[in-house]
Amino acid sequence: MIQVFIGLGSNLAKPLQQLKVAVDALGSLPDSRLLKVSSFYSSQPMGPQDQPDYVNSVALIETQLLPDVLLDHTQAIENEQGRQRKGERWGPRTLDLDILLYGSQTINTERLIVPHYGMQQREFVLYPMFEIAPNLILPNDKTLDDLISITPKNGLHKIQLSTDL
Ligand code: PH2
Ligand code: MG
Ligand code: MG
Repeated sequence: MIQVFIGLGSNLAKPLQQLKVAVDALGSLPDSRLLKVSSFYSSQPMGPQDQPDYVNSVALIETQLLPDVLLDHTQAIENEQGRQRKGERWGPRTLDLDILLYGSQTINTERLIVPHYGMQQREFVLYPMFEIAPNLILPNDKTLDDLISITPKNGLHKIQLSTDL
């Protein structure tokens, strides 16, 4: 089993519900088990500013799926939840699932770059990840603790969830 961190993000079509449905879908992946899910966070859009705020979270699964197969599954979940793929870079989306870390492996293929290229600078990845894995050390030997200490929250805050979501 390999431990894999997956970043979740949405800023269209009821983002909270999008994330909740996506977490359930991650819990149903074959040959995998959902271990942890962070709180859901509200975050300001990175990229074009004329788009709604995002809801972000990070999940930890353990899986026997190879990276490419896992990516097939996460893309299928994005598609199921209405993801349109022709939009502008960093534009709004119903659901984004990013493979952030796949064990301690470095992956560099046409389809997949792991660790995710932006994760070390993004508050909406680092803080949720820290919540579920405070002692994590990245493949480049940096600690989450160190990265967070130089990354402002930029308005990131936990969403208080009602029970009837
Ligand atoms: N994802 C993007 C572009 N901008 N901004 C926030 N706050 N959160 C995201 O997940 C995000 C974004 C494209 O993947
Ligand atoms: Mg993304
Ligand atoms: Mg993505």
